[in-house]
Amino acid sequence: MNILHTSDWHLGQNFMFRERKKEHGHFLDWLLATIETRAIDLLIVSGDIFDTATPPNYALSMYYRFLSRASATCCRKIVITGGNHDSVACLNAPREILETMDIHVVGGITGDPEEEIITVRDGSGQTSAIVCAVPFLRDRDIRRSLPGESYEEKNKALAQGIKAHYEEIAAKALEGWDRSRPVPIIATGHLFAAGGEVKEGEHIRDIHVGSLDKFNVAQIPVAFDYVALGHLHRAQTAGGLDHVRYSGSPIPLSFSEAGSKKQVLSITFAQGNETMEIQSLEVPEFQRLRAVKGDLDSVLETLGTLKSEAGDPGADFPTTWVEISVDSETWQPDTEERINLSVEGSTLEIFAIKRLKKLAILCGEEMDSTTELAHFTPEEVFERRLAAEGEMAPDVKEELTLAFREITAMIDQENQELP
Ligand SMILES: [Mn+2]
Repeated sequence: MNILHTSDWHLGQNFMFRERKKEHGHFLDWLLATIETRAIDLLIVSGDIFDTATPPNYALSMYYRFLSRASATCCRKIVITGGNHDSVACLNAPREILETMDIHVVGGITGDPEEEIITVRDGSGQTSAIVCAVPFLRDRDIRRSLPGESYEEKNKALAQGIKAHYEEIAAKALEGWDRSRPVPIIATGHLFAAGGEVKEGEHIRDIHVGSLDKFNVAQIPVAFDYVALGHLHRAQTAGGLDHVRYSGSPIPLSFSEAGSKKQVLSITFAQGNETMEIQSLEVPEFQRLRAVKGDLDSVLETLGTLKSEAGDPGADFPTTWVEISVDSETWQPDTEERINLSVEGSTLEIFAIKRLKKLAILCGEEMDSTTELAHFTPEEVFERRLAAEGEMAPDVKEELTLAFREITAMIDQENQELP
């Protein structure tokens, strides 16, 4: 039983007014070839297929073209689940027609847990795996909101709702599971599990505030042999559990992911669920993204190196997209001009030149000059700001923190409700 796990494609992403169409096209071709060479039986895409609820037509046609080509390969079943960026209605619209091609879509939960249970069969019609296809769980899906509820109460109820949902689906899966012929049970999820590492491109606010701080992976039922997660764009295990994994996004979706290795995961089960082997398959880098940081001299030096490694003008991706952050103390009036001049005529494309402000300016606290605001969650910044106030009564501090959370939760709620 060979499984491929990927997530967070974000088809249709508009990246600083650039399309990622060509990169996504190359990735999907690579994925099709990988399905064939590794004799994949089951493909799982754990949410954020599209970047927005209303993807551009080219992204939709890219998606359908991929599915139609994939259904003609050795892959027996494709499972697609919705992420926080996806529209449930948009993913679900072609459900029935895709079902006839053994492509199972779960855009959102429906109240019927059966819809999240997918049986994968081998060539002789025998069950070879059970997938618990759990999509991104929206607050309103799993929790009845109560008037006057505090942030803490809301968060606790949400965590309990997620836990209860996974337990319900696991119990359903076990009903159809034959102890004498134990097949692997695989679950999916699109959430932020405790132990995960968050970076800029992952919409820190979506993850931390408003919905849920973190979901403790220890609460995921033990019935699952493997948990295919999406949401975080960096590949990692969740909470140190080897079988609970984020595949990460196949292309870097922001400069904070620039230059990091991208992958999909290959999971191989043998003798039912007896043995499992997980392998990371590196996705080739298509469009090069680089983030250059430091004082002005070192930035200019790095740009020189990048120029010498530049792509061949005839290649599919001849340019390198660069974001530059210059330490504010070395910033000169002609900094931008000098940078632009240094890359003139090269294949380096400068997307942004930022002046790095120290967090100390915001917090009145001495910090490392490499410390960047983007590396902190809003609440961490707030904590530092409070610390800068000096002595404070614990109850006052708590009240301020709760008020801060309520405000960010409100902002987050508004953001989530945008189309
Ligand atoms: Mn995502």
